[in-house]
Amino acid sequence: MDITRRAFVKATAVMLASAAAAGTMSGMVGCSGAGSGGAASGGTTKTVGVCRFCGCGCGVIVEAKNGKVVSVTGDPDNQSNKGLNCVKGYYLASVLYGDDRLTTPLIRDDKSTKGTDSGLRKATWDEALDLVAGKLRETWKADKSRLAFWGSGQQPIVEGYCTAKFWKAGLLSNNIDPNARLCMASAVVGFMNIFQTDEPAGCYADIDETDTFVTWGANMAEAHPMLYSRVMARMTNGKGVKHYDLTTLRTRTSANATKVLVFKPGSDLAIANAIANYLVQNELYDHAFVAEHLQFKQGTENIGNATEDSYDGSEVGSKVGAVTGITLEEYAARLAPYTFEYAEELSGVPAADIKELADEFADKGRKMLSLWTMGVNQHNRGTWMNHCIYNIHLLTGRYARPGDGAFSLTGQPSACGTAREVGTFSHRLPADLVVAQEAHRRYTEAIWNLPNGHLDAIKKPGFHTVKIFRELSKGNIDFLWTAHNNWAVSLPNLTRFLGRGDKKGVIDAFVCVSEVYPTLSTQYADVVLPAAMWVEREGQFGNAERRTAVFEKAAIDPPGEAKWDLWMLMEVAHRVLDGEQIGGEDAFDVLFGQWYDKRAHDFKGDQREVSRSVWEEYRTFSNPSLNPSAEAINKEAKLKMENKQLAPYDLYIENHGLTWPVREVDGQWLPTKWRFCDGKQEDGFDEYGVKMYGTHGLAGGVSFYKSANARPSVVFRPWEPPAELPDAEYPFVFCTGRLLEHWHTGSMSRRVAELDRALPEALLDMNPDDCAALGVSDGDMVRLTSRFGACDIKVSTAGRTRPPAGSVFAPFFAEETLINLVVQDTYCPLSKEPDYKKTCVRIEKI
Ligand SMILES: Nc1nc2c(c(=O)[nH]1)N[C@H]1C(S)=C(S)[C@@H](COP(=O)(O)OP(=O)(O)OC[C@H]3O[C@@H](n4cnc5c(=O)[nH]c(N)nc54)[C@H](O)[C@@H]3O)O[C@H]1N2
Ligand SMILES: Nc1nc2c(c(=O)[nH]1)N[C@H]1C(S)=C(S)[C@@H](COP(=O)(O)OP(=O)(O)OC[C@H]3O[C@@H](n4cnc5c(=O)[nH]c(N)nc54)[C@H](O)[C@@H]3O)O[C@H]1N2
Ligand code: SF4
Ligand SMILES: [Mo]
Repeated sequence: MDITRRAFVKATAVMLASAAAAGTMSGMVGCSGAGSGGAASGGTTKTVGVCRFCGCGCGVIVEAKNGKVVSVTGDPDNQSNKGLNCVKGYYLASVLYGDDRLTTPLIRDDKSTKGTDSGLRKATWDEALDLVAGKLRETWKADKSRLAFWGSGQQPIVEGYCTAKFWKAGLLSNNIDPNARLCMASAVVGFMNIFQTDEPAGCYADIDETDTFVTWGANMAEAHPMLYSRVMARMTNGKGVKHYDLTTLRTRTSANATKVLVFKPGSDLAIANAIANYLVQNELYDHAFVAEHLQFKQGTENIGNATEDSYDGSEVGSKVGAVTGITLEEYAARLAPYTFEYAEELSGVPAADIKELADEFADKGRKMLSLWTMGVNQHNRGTWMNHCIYNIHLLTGRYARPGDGAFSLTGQPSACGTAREVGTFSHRLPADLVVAQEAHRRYTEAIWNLPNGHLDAIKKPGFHTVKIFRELSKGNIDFLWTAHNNWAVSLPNLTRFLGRGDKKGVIDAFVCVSEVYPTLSTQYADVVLPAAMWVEREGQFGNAERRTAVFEKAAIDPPGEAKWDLWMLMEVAHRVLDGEQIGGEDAFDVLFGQWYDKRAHDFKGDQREVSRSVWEEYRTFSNPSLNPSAEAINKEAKLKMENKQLAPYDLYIENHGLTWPVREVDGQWLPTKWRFCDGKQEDGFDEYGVKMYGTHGLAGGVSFYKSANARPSVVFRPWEPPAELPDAEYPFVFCTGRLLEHWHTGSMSRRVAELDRALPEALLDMNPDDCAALGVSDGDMVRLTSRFGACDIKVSTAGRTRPPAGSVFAPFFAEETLINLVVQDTYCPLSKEPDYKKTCVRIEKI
């Protein structure tokens, strides 16, 4: 049948409308009643959920009674966690019920009250939405470069998808970026550079099969507790299983490690290169794998530091992405200086310990699993360090095989699913597509039913996160909307825009914050929009192992007038786009008319129906056969979009989550556990890839069919020093991060009495020798001062981490301590992710 894409979109809308007519769509946003998956028994309903905290993505079962969530337990049917949870998971219900949930829209009339507790008054939704939309439209008409949206890896998939669609196709603006820029950006650029696809090849089952764990800057015991308990189980049950913990300070993750390699901040590049050097010089790499699968490269070096804005446009800043091909021999020659002794000199780790780890990688009888998180990503050479880890794994043929792989851990519940997969970054479009590539824009236009060339207005990437906030501090942003984040606590170098001491902050922009609780960010807002939280609405997350899962709306309502974030977006979008046209039709209706009736101010169905329908459109990106025009572009431009297939929406609920690619084989939708690895799809292997593209000579091997010439790259990346080194004025390296009980800025977890009591304040962990030298002891208040700003904090030598002399650590959950006033906003030149791990500070007793 010859079906045009306009007809196709209309057909989808008709399907939805007829479902409504048949009476399957009843409630509107915020309607009461069970989530449709709920099974009632004795007045309680059970719904399937996913934890709203970390990237482990634990499945949970939510029980509600009398309009309240009464219990949350681990979901045994979710294959990511098989019933396990951590303490934050146990208290998920309480997270909804803090005393001060936001229940009405708030407006600030007097800008001079910004940054204080007062000044916000109650408003109606109409007044608040008119004000937000009016300011956005005014800015949009005057100068598109002066508006921005700052999103999140905690935004559910459907919400993120629609936000990206509004911003990119509706406003034709690329000034949209998520907090994932602060988190996964280096991992993403690493993936794209090496494999030309943004995805980990392995899955959590690797943990149950490996022989040696290597953590390269990941504190899994505090930050990925469920996965860490799987690591512990494997260590206990497996024979001779080892764990090497590479870290800049001892953490709870170090406690049970076989060996802890404490290295000087930023010297991880030297250690990784020394291991690669040893493998290459001693012919201990996998010769067949290298010959069949790999290519070698080197790139721009001596790239300096992205401390100020002028960096990106500078001579070196504009060349940081350049790479050229080299031979294996040339690669070996570049590595040659990295002897174990040289690595010891730079890192402080004994040469013998590095050799011991290198020998593990050389041992063909062992499976090796590397895991890393922010130690590697929040790094002035974060992208390079991602490359260095892949180098070791690729050289030894340890990638994409069960138990043998390099697994980049994701922090947030949907940093993968939303920020990365639907593309809420300033340079991206959904499903790994980027704005800069013409074929990618054409493909997106086909699916979004836009005229050819519509997206050419957004060829150039917009402002990345650090840039958005630096511009804000210079008065160059007039409108900012933020959701699912707490930027006034989480951004680095807060002093730049909040000001403190003799530094004046500047937040002249009109700021709209969608939130569930009052935060420091709402104190800087002109309008606060109260949101329905977690299972008060339906949503979807994509976790670290490519598992997409739906959390159903429980049988509860949001408090007061709090609304679904997607409803707010629709209401602002139609007000802003009122009178605008796309291809001769009403702009809002072209983008969202299939789901939302702007005249009725409501969705054309209940949350399940709307989510399913948005999902179906999004799913077209990776299943181009669903849309003839997209399929034609996919074929012609050889985009290989069908290699990331997603299943129909309801299967995610039935299966309690599925890992993509999810492929239809004989009418059954089968998930994939090991990407690029030959084996039966029924057993979780990527059979499709091998069927389509071959194994490139190796029987039972792997097929890197998404990589350029089907060959991932080994890229030589030298060690280069951190942005700042300790000196007489700032003698300590300040590392920041998180601890088990609290989530990020503490806005949710600190409202749970049990979690708050367990960890009531942010302490500065110090080495006892440093304390003695400075004459400070536990409980003393000190002032931390960096080149960027200062904060006051209490000292502890008995905290969760044990820094070596010269290093200190603090978590960032406490807004009264606000350590990010001190932290640098220097970022990795390739990924633009800031280095939160090594700001130089001085410490003075106060
Ligand atoms: N309890 C809890 N869990 C969480 C979160 C939370 O807020 N609370 N947040 C989630 C999110 S979004 C994230 S991103 C993750 C973060 O998870 P992690 O990255 O595991 O935790 P952090 O505390 O940020 O980082 C601490 C690690 O940084 C390493 N590090 C410091 N400097 C360097 C260096 O120069 N090189 C290397 N290689 N390593 C270094 C340290 O060795 C230490 O292991 O946690 C997730 N899980
Ligand atoms: N010093 C230091 N700073 C860091 C880091 C570090 O390691 N060190 N790590 C960085 C990293 S990796 C990350 S990921 C960021 C995280 O930083 P942020 O994302 O800015 O911090 P969160 O506290 O997670 O903010 C999420 C907010 O969303 C709100 N919320 C909850 N549910 C909903 C909802 O349904 N709708 C809406 N609209 N809002 C909701 C919560 O109340 C909460 O205030 O922090 C970064 N900052
Ligand atoms: S915080 Fe992470 S580990 Fe804990 S229950 Fe939630 S998803 Fe699981
Ligand atoms: Mo993160």
